[in-house]
Amino acid sequence: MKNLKVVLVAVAVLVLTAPAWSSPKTVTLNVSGMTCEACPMTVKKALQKVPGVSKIDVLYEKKQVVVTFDDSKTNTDALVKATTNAGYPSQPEKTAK
Ligand SMILES: [Cu+2]
Repeated sequence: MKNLKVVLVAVAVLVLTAPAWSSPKTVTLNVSGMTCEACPMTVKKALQKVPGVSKIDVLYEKKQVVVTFDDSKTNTDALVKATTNAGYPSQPEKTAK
């Protein structure tokens, strides 16, 4: 039973300290300039070069890119800049909180 208590304390510590860690964040970027099927490739390549980006899902039909990134290494502004520099200006989707 003593072990269980140790585990519970460990879990509690993890939960309490979690916000201080780098946690993966997801942002949806609206990329209105994706007008043909080759565009998402360019956008994807540009985002892949951004350090901290771990996952990129292109929703071509919606003209959106969903990017998962490490928020201790990069941020939404850097992602917007990356697509903009590649010729595809983007805007982060306003998320309801
Ligand atoms: Cu295109």
